[in-house]
Parts: sequence; C-alpha cells; structure tokens
Amino acid sequence: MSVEVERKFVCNADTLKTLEEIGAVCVGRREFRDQYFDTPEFDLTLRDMWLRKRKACWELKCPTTVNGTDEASGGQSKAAALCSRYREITNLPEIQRRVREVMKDIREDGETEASPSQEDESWLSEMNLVRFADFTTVRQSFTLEEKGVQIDLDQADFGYQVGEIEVLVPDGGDVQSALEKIERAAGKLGLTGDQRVEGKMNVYLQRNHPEHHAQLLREHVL
Ligand code: V4E
Repeated sequence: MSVEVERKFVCNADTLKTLEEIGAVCVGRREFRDQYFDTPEFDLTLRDMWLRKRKACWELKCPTTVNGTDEASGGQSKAAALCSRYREITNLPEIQRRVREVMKDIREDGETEASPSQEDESWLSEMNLVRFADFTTVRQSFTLEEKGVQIDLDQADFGYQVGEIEVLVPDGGDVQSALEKIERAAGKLGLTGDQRVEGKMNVYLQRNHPEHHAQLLREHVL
C-alpha cells in the first residue's frame, strides 16, 4: 500500500515547452482505459472511495484520513492544500475486504465470500457494484531531476486535458517531504494560481452524470 500525493494543474500549449526548459525527461506515452464502479446509491464515492479497473488491474483509492482527521493536516500550507492524498490499494482481496466493510455498514446482511481470481468479476454484482464511468486517457509522463517526482500530462477521450505532479509515498513514508517536492516542481513549472484544478472524473461526472456529480458536491467529496 502506498499514498499518492498529487497536485493537478492546467495544461496548455506551452506546457511541453516549459517541461523541456526545466529539464524534464519524457519517460513514456501510453494509453489506458479506466472503468469506475460504485453502487447505484453511490456508497463508495460518497465516502471518497474510488474503485477502478485499468488494464485488467484493480485499484481502490481511499482517503488517508483516520477518524475524519487528515493524517498530515496539521498547519497545512496553502500549497499543500492544493495537493490531494489518497491511499492506493491494488491487492484484490484487500480491495474486496474494504468494499465489503462499507457494504456491511449499510446492510447488516452478512458476508459475501471474495472471489480469488482477477478475471472473475462476479464479486461486482454480489456487492451491487455497477460501472458508472468509462473513458480512455493518453498520458505522457516526465521525470524531473528531483527523485520520485513524476509529471503526467493527460488527454482524456471526452476532450479534457489536465496535468498532474505526483509523488508516491510508501506506507509509513514521509508525506511532508512529498508535499515539498511537489511545491518545488510546481515552482519550476511556474504554477502561480491557487485554485484547485478539476480532475478528469469531476469533469466526466459533470457532463455524463450531473446528479451523481451534484450529490458529491453537496457532500463535499469533490
Ligand atoms: C481520487 C479521485 C478519483 C480517482 C481518480 O483519481 P485521479 O488521480 O484524478 O485519476 P488519475 O487518472 O490521474 O489516476 P492515477 O493514474 O494518478 O492513479 S476521481 C475523484 N477523486 C477525488 C479527487 C478530488 N476530490 N479532488 C481532486 C483534485 N482530485 C480527485
């Protein structure tokens, strides 16, 4: 398990030039399809839990909060407030355990056994999960001299472009130093705005599922 710390930024025609100027190295261009799942009542996303399948791999992003308190919120700077932090879980049995825990909170109606195989998707219907988002992204990734910092430029197939500065922190690692690395990278990129930039999902839901989007806004998830 690791924590993904990231800051999104507006990406425009000059971004590639700026990346070149600051010595960023392109480490690849790839295309992937993301499919996101939730119950029809949005039980996961209303808890800020994001279950997705990308290239046949499952991933669950969860808040890093403990009892509603952010693990690294003490005296948070303005720059740090622009960063999101999510715990990333990629182990399928652990994903199923966490999802089942949410479902058990809602319906006290017993256990559903997890299926062990990555291909067997019967657990989705057992847990009442349906796909609510499906889109493809072309991603160009860059690294900086500073270790562990990755910059992604994403172009989603529904016509939205966004950049991300990202640092992966291994479990128990130093989130504060990740925030500082992101702040330095943002400085190099000349990011001045202090507005949070919308992620792909925000825009996708706004356009395709406005009632889901509105509910997440009402509950302050987005
Ligand atoms: C956490 C989250 C979602 C899941 C997708 O997260 P994101 O990092 O935006 O997607 P992507 O494709 O860049 O994943 P990666 O390749 O980095 O793993 S969808 C919505 N959220 C919540 C969220 C939020 N509340 N605020 C911001 C700025 N972003 C995401």
